[in-house]
Formats: sequence, C-alpha cells, structure tokens
Amino acid sequence: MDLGFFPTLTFENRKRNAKELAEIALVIRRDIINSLVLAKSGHSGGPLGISDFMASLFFGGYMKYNPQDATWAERDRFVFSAGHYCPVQYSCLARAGYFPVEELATLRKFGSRLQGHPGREVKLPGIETSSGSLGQGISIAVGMAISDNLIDKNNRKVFAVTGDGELQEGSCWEAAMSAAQFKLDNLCWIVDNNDCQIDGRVRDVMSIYPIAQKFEAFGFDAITIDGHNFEQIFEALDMFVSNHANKIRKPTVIILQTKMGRGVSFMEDNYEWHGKPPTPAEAEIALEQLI
Ligand SMILES: Cc1ncc(C[n+]2csc(CCOP(=O)(O)OP(=O)(O)O)c2C)c(N)n1
Repeated sequence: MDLGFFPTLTFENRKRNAKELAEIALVIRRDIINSLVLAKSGHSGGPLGISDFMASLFFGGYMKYNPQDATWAERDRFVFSAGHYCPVQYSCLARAGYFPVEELATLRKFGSRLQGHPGREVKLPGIETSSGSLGQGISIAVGMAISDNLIDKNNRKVFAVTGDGELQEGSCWEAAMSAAQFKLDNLCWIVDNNDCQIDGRVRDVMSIYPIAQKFEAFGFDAITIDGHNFEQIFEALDMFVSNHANKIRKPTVIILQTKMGRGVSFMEDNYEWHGKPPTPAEAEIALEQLI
C-alpha cells in the first residue's frame, strides 16, 4: 500500500476508519521487519505489538502535526519514553512525510539519524526528545505538559508511551504524581501492557498490577482496552480528547492490552522477541504473514 497519499495537515479531516488504519498498521509492521533485518540488531516485539495504536494515533486524526514544519508552534507532541520501540515511531514519521521512507533502511547504522534509541542530537524531524533510559521520557513529557498548561497556557496535547516493564522504574511514579499534582489534562499517558519485558513476564519479574487502579489512586482518569481493537482505541483516544477539551484537571492514562510481536506467529506473546531482530529467513516468513 502506498502511503504517500497522506497529505499534510489533513489530520482534522481524517476519518477514524478501522479498515484503513488496519492496513496502515500492516505497512508499519512491514517497515519494522524490513528495517530490523537490515540493522541486524534491535527490538522487534514491542514495536509490532503497538502498531495498531500508533497507526490510529498518527493517522486517525488525533494528533496535530506538520511534517513540513516539524517544530510548528501549535503541534501536539509525542514522546516514546520506551525509546527501544523507536522502529515503529520512525515508520510513522516517515509515512507521515517527515523524512524519506528509504531512510528507514539506515536504522542503527553508523552516522544515521535513526539510532537504536531516539536521539534529539541527530536532528531527526519529529523527534521531540532523546529517550531510552526507561522512566526519563515520561518525566520529560510531564515537563512539556506543565509548560503548555501552566506557563504558556496553550491548547497543545502531549502523548507519551511507556512500556509496562518500564513502570518498574520509580521515576515513572514521580512523573505520575507530578501529572496529577499539576492537573495535566493535556497529558495522555499510554502504557503498552504486553506483560513481557527483557527477562520474562512483567508479573513474574516485578509485578506492576493492578495498573489502572494504581493510576487512579494517583489521580488519573484511566481506561484499559484491547490494544488491537480499533473501536476500543478510538473510544480511549476520544475520551482523552474530551477530557482535554472539557479541562477536567486530571491526566489521562490509556492502558493497552497488547501482544508482543503481534502479527508474526513465532514472535507473538514471546518475551524472547523483546530485543532481537529477525534473521533474513525469519523476516521472509514474517513478511508473508503481514499482508
Ligand atoms: C533505566 C534503564 N534500565 C534498563 C534498561 C534496559 N532495558 C531496555 S528495555 C527493558 C525492558 C522494558 O520492558 P517493557 O517496558 O515492558 O518493554 P517491552 O519488553 O515490552 O519491549 C530494559 C530493562 C533501560 N533501557 N533503561
């Protein structure tokens, strides 16, 4: 599918069309496989698992951005706190028109703008901050939301994704405390709850459950959804957009129940795919499944 047809600045008019977004999610998943097999290193499982949500966020009309002017003053901001998921973010940015799709083939190469974790210093358009040291990106996102809500008093939104294993970092909960304290109704925190992390099941390594109740206790409006069900994704994002518009003076968290490696049979729900790329033979099978 050629995604070149997405014109700039049409986010306001884009329809929340589950069928179209599912096709876009497949394009994104293929980009992830293609870039990782060339890189010969990197993270497959998380990026594949969150592709349905990322397709909806970037191409479903929920986020304001301008690929021709990446630092446009009115843009909403997106931070991938779980920076190791960046192959999915790079695909979304390329498909949105921030940089040529061909550049995805440079993932993790020496001198590339597409490093293994997003880096602000390499000046890739669309990357708002460096991230990858777990727990830090979300803290930066909270700072962005504070500056928008309390200082500049503008209408921008901040979207930030953490992993579920990432929630084991204490700094995430300091960020959550601050988001509630400063009544950040412009902050949409997304947790990718695939119950997998680098060493095994999140619940076995260090349980972070129950997630929604914890965030609610911290003062968030929380919603837990099936992260592969587009209607539920739309419902959750609509809830945040309405919370922001109605100035409910609370941050929102969307907990996505996803499968690591979604779409590729031998990667699905298998934490061993947290941090490795497919071999060329595996990539061939994966691409056959992602159509
Ligand atoms: C502060 C910090 N500690 C450790 C790591 C190494 N690390 C990278 S990803 C990861 C596991 C994260 O789990 P999760 O957030 O669930 O991501 P997923 O396994 O779903 O990709 C770890 C421990 C890191 N990047 N930063």
